[in-house]
Amino acid sequence: METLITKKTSLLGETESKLNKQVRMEGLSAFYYLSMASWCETKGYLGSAKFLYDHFGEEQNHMMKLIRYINEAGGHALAPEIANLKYEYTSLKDLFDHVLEHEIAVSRAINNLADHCFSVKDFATFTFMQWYVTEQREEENIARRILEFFDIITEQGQGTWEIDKQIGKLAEAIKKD
Ligand code: OFO
Repeated sequence: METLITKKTSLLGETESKLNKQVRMEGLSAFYYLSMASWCETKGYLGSAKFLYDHFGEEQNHMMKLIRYINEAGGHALAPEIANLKYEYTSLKDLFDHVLEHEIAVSRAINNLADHCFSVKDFATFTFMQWYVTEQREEENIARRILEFFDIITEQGQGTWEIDKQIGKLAEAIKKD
């Protein structure tokens, strides 16, 4: 059956499939953070839960932005399946170590995607990807700042409670930006 939009597009099949891979990664990020937020809430780390619930929303926006781009470029964005989520952490620090590790992995994936777009001369998608490059730099920085709280305040005594409070304040500050 003919569709309303033309099948002809400059978007290469290989690029479309790499963009869809990134859709999956953003979807995974969203639910990864949702799972972490829920863990924090059940442990009483309400500042961290707030930060991570907000992040859940942000990652969904990142996924949606890609979905709309793929479809507008004449491709077919595929809603991702989310499997193998992690539900348990040994400590708040362990959880935020995973956040930084995950953000670094996402940055690498984004850089590889941007590199691919450049090499096949898809400058429209390359330009579109610049937003993600900048966003990842910010997100990695935030994750590192949070880990600094653990170094500076330390988890001794009321330390973890204070760290959680600072993470909640950081979540508020990011929202106002
Ligand atoms: Fe999608 O911004 Fe980080 O992961």
